[in-house]
Amino acid sequence: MAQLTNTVPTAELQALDAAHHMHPFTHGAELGRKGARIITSAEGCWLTDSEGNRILDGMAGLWCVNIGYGRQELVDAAARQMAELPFYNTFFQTSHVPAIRLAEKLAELAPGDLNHVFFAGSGSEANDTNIRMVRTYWEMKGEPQKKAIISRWNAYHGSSVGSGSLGGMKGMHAQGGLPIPDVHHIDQPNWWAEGGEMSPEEFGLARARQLEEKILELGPENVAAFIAEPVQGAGGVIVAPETYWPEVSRIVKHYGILLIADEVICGFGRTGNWFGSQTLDLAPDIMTVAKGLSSGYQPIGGSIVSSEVASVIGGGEFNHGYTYSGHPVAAAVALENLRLLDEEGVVTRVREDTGPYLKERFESLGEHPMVGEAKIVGMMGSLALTPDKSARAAFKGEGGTVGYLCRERCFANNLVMRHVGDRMIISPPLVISREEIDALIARAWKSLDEAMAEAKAQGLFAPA
Ligand code: PXG
Repeated sequence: MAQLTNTVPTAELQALDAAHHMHPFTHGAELGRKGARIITSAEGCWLTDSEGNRILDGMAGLWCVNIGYGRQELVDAAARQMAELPFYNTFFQTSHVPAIRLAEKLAELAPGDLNHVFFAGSGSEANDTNIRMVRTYWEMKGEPQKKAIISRWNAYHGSSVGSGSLGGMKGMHAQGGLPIPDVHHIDQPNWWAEGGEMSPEEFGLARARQLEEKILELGPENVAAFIAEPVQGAGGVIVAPETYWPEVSRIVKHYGILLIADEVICGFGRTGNWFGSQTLDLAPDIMTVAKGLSSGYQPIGGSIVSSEVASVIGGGEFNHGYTYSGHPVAAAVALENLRLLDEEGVVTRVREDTGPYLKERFESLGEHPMVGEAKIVGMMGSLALTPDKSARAAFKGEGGTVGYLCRERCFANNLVMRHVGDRMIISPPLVISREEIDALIARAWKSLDEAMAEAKAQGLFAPA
């Protein structure tokens, strides 16, 4: 295969990038001063940048390259589909083979009677679909007042007006007039940061019961749905205490409220099963999917919907859809990706072999003097950084400063590991090997050491 080799000097690319390219979730002027790191190619779990550095990708791109980089099968699937039918829509009583086959496959993989798929181009779009779908469902059932959707602070459900409203990121709500009406937020089950004197078990129950309190405050007759990530991803890989989900499940069932599990990160093997709902024993009415569906090789997302919801929605016309709903090239690539994940036993390996190995190694980072807790489910994990473990203390200075220092050290050590505030997070490609896991842990430990030294030098290594 012909290699696409970058011949432009890094500084020139960085100047052009700063001049013309507006980046998501980035301080533009700051990036302009520093210059973006430019990734030019990738293979397996390894990125190559424009300076020729090889970087271990502990984030699978953006939580999405589950199958790893460089899979020729996906290239071929895209090329075949582009040659045969590069585009056709799925509106107005037409369909095409890739969308049909992908919907069939998703119905087979999804738990329970989640047998119907509404396609979108991304997770944000799919969650926008969900807002309209659950409200339309209740309208069609003769309960048009059931409009309220309950979500959680520090949840991430996307960046469009609708999905950003569902999310509980206050910094996002502060820009552009969010949230839209009738979206309500309850607190997250983040015991480390918010559990106070409660045991994790007591705290999990207390946070779940906020859902019941909110339903009663709004009136159960007005509540359409509760949306949540099985494990919060962008919020910092927050794993709820064990008491949380059983209580939430009881509450949504008791009040007859639809449960939307946002599986955009948790789906497609990330937690050791096809879906996080299986790992956490949830019975959602709708699952949001994207990212790992195509391992990020093509933009595609969707809502996987129960037979009950689909039959009500299908009883009328749902005035909703995207030009690229079920895009044939994206669908063909997703289908091939699911075939590889399935036939190569990637999900089973995460559950039974490399996942447990990563868990053991990742939890050993909990012994580092700056790490308070190391939490991991399947292949999504986080470290809470702290200057005092027993007090679960935050650092002196502005929250996130030490996390940022640590992320910078990871970058310098050729490891991509994100920080969310003062939590460090990983979400590697699911094909990561034991040797690569060892490399990830060694680089993370070294980066933690260096960040701790720097935090001490800057006088930040003390409780707030
Ligand atoms: N739901 C969840 C749970 C997500 O994590 C979305 C929806 C939206 O998907 P799209 O495809 O519209 O981006 C996401 C996306 C981060 C980060 O910084 C996380 C996401 C996206 C960008 C950055 O961790 N998650």
